[in-house]
Amino acid sequence: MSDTETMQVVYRSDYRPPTFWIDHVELEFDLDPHNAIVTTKITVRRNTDQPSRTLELVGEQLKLLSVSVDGVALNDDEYTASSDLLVLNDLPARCEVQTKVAISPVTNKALSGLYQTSGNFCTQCEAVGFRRITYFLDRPDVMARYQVTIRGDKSTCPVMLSNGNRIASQDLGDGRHEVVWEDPHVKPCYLFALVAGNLKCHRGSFTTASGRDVALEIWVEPQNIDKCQHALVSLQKSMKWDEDVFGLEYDLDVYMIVAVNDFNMGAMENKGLNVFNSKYVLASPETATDDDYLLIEAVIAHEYFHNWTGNRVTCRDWFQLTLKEGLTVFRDEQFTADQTSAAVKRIDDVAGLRAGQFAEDSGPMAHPIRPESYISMDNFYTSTVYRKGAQIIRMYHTLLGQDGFRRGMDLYFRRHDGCAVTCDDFRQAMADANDTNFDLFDRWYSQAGTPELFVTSAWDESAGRLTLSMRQSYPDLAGDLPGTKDRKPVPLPIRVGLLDAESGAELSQYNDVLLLETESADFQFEGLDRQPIASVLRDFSAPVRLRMQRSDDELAFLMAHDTDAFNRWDAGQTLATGMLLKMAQQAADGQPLDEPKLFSDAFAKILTDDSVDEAFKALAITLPRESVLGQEMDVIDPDAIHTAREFFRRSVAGSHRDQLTALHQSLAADGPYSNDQQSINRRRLKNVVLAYLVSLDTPETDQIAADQFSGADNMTDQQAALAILANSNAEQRIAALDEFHRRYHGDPLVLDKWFAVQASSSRAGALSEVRRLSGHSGFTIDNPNRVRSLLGVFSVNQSVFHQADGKGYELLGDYVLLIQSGNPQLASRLVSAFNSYRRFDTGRQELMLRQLKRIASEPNLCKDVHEIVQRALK
Ligand code: 0A1
Ligand code: ZN
Repeated sequence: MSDTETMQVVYRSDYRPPTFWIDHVELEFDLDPHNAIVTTKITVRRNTDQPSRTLELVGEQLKLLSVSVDGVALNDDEYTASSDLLVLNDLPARCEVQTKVAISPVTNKALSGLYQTSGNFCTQCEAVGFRRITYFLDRPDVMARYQVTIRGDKSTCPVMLSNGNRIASQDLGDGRHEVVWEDPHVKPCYLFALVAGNLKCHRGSFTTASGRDVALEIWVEPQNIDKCQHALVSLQKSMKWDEDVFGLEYDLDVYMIVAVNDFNMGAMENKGLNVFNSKYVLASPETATDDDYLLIEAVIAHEYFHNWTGNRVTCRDWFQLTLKEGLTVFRDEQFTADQTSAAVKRIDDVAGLRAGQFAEDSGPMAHPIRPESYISMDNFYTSTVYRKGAQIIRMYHTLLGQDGFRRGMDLYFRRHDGCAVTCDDFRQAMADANDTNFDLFDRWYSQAGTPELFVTSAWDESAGRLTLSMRQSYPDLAGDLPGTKDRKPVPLPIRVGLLDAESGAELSQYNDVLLLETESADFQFEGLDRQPIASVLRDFSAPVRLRMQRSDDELAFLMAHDTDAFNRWDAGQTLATGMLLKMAQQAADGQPLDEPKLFSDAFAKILTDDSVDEAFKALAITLPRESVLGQEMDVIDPDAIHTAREFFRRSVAGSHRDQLTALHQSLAADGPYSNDQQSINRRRLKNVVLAYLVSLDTPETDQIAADQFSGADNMTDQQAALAILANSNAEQRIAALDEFHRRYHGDPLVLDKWFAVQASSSRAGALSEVRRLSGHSGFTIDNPNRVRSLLGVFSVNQSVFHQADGKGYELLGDYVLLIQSGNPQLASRLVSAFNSYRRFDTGRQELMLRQLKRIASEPNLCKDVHEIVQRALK
């Protein structure tokens, strides 16, 4: 930590409007890798509600060169300045403040502010990176118009971009040139962007519903120019979807996306100039998998949707982050559901929510979707704020329907366009537009933890009545965590259906969304001929853990018949989970393991069911992740879980070996690569089936994977085969890894895959492989994607990371310490892997604590890591 950087805690309750507003910003950049000069002119206006003559502009690691007010240079005694703060006293009610600072992009390894990536200049300002560029009121409620002048070398920076429209350019005659950009929309500084360097453009266009032509530009390094078409089409689809579904049009003449290799997150929605991690732009069938294609489309959509939910209406303060993120994730989820299959999309999302957000919500980083305090805001770009936030938005949608939700959105924009607002403002717009009251929803914004929903059913034969008794509560969380005191019941929309217990037919008149707003309530279904089977929490209509006593037979019945695809899948997962946990106990006790007969039978039925597509089949036969199984144990036993899950998979594969072999063969007989939805679904199923086959550990099944690896004409099949081989004892394993490396080591995104498949392997010796790979010439801590593909993937590989001797913890601890001084954000994501330590046995707890304490005692620890570690140790 720098001398002046303090570990100050920021509280939501401390919000005060600024003492000055900034109406206009004029920025001038004289680009230089070591010594970029930034001249800033801001027109400020005193906020009469907060009468003060003092303007405090924040900075971070800035070198101040000069400061003037209304054109008059200030003497040293007329202001106080440090690298992090510039204080101007006795300012008039309106004036122009000019500052000049020097910064060093090339040494900026934090990837926040102005930095260099692959020799190009690039900025990242959310949440608080703008202060690393110039002294400013770096807070989202200060919205201004911007004009930006960029001067740079013509040879190294032929392209110079910023937000809005290019209004002028000129040759400066000395090998340098200048471009001027103007953004007509007001924006907070976190949406500012500048990109300059040697980039090529893939162009397209879009005509809006009202007939305006928008130029679409995707800027990439020259060697990637052939990998942009999918991103372009994704953008066009997103623009059309937002018009069709929400009536929202784009509002500038140009929409630019720039792909960069070094980026801490997925992408950034800067006004008119998105900056993307190249992973979410570049695609060709030879280098990107079907999942990559899908993610690119989703991230492009997400950033595009921010133009309204985030940019036109932004957050008053950073505690409101879910206002834009929860809403925009919900919008991108709906978009993907409309492009692909709603059921499969919902299942994928919920599986991700359970694996990531549920775990976060039960550990030391548990926080409400609208946090109460932070030390580093960057630590709160969490799955709670994003993914759980999206589930809260989904509940309004479930209760109001699409039309009611749209009315709420329309009112939200009517009221708040061009403003910085709060989550309460959103909730109020939803309620007012629909003449309803959402006051109780406030609890979802202020309480942390995942509610549990207990459901019991009672059948009254003589009355023909089924009663579902529901009760909600929060599990206790260790420690004194924010948002966990005096928690009250939250409103839960619970979608329920009934199935005839004999035919499995849907009793459609009983389909309903029940609303549980109190701690408990009974819901009755009358007029039934015989006892039905209830399907509860369909489509995962509320983000809770469903606790419902159901027999294995009932679960198998739902897995076979439920008309709600989500619950059909979930019944299978619940069935498998119960059996796996029992097996894990047997493994821990050194007993022989039961054969998973019931699941195995259901498995075979799903595979031959013509009523569902291949993507659904793939999901239905995929076993719950080890980490998700761990969440269901009092004390997580990673070895027992791993043994049980491997045994389960092998046993199911063994029972259906011929069927699986034939299925793989028929799926593999598809013609050359095509990216239509059916082909994508078939590849998905093929590769899950392949993993089952290779689990049998026979030369014949290994050969199927090796053949797929060498014969693949696309990255999906090739990477899947490689990952499966990397996780096996196949004799072809090393040759396949070597071949893949030989072929792709020059392509960073594909090389990431090579690291990732090895980091996700759980074969014996996997941990020393990861340690060895961290010394590989292709590994570098300067590229976040590379770090995530090796160390990030390894840290969620439960049985390997939690190896009982603590060597996995040591490896992660080493790298957290190595990375934290250069890139705090990246290090704090990594260190979060220790957050679950209380959930393990005392031996592992002890070893994880050792690493946490070792990191905590680092004398120059960055505040991002400090905050995570201190919360864990509390
Ligand atoms: N707003 C972006 C995510 C983002 C957040 C922070 C960043 O740097 C610290 C970068 C990107 C989004 O939701 O896509
Ligand atoms: Zn976002």
